[in-house]
Amino acid sequence: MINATAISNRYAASVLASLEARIPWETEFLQSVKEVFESICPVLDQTPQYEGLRILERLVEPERVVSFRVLWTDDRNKIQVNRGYRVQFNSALGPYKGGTRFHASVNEGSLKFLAFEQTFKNALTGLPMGSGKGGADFAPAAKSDDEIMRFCQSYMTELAQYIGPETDIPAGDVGVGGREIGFLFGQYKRLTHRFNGSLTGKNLSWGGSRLRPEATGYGVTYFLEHMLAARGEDLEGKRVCVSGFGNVAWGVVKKVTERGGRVITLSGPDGYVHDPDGICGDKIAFMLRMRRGGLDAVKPYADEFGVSFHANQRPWRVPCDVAIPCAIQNELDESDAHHLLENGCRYVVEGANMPVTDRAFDALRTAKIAFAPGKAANAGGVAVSGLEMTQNRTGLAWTAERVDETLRRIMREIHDACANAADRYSTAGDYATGANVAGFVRVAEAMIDQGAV
Ligand code: 2IT
Repeated sequence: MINATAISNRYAASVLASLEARIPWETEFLQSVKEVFESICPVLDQTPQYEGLRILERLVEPERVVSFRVLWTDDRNKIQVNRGYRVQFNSALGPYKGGTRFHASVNEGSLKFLAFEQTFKNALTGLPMGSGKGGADFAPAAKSDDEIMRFCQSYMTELAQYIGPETDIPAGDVGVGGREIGFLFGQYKRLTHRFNGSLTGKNLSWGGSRLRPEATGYGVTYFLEHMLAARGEDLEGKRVCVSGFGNVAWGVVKKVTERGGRVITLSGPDGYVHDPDGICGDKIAFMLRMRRGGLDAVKPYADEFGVSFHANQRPWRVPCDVAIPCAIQNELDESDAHHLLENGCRYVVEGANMPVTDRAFDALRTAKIAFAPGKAANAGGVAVSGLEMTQNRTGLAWTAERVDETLRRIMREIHDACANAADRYSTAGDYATGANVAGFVRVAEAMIDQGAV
């Protein structure tokens, strides 16, 4: 249950309370709203005109939610029915932009939470992107390529009318990678007769950007390096626990290893693997093979490299200097946070969106260790999607060097914007508050500029 009394500003507390009364079942959405509202109380105290303009009521209401039936036929010729959605949350800063998630947990509330987070994340990138998120309650594990293709085609048949390069630009997320974006794009093109930048995360040869697959994990690592530098440290020799083994985890492993750190865990729905020597070289390539195998399990890594596998457990009891949860929302709970703290972990960086529960977050904050929220640390993915949009608009393909240089600059600017906003509100070093404040002010001011729409 959300505790509105933790919110010191009366206006924010009342908007949250009415939201909680109206949609009590959207728990993840309420969690993310509460977390943002707590941070922005000092801004609201200083800017009372936001209340008259009803900025918070407008900010928590998606501009549009599309939901539709997705019908497809499986390999045994049986008709299957799933639910598909696109939440077009906020277009103050640009066309709706955000990923597509295919996962059993998808519903309107979880997509509202993800799209709400995306609003602040996209604002932090400094690029002209509004926010959105979509997906379906479809679990791709153990599906054949043909089934995935038929599902993507059916999903896009409904979605195509709502998206476009100046309207809404979906990308991938959990369960949606290069293969799915290919199928989605093919169907979009077939229906609209347009070859354009309506999706990002495309493959290189047909309009994708260099480094888009790596971007989220690389950006997470660049953000971490700035946090370390702010404390006079670097990655050299640091032990890093990572959860997940998908796209974000892969990019983190690659970049952390390159920068001298040692990633010692990965995890999946089946448990975690502990590789004390560090995941490097061929082992990183094996991560991709494991994902393509479609099993949704990390045990094959332990079998292949002779390291320990811990069934049905999370990796947070393994002693480390840095923890980077890269799997899914609310995967790291209060007891995990205490284990990390007891073992001397000093940095927690969210690679996934809101992987740390609210209670775990409170425990980490009380201990005053360095914490980076996903909406800042994992913004490199959507930032390079923004660069893909720029390349599509101009018809040019940038070099990897140019994309990487721009990504580094954006991550440095996000780090500094969060640090400066935290300083301004006397919460020095609190990146969570800084990210919410900096993102919120940019969106709120743009909404005011554009009038009551
Ligand atoms: O959560 C995210 O930022 C993403 N899934 C990437 C979104 C995008 O549009 O690249």
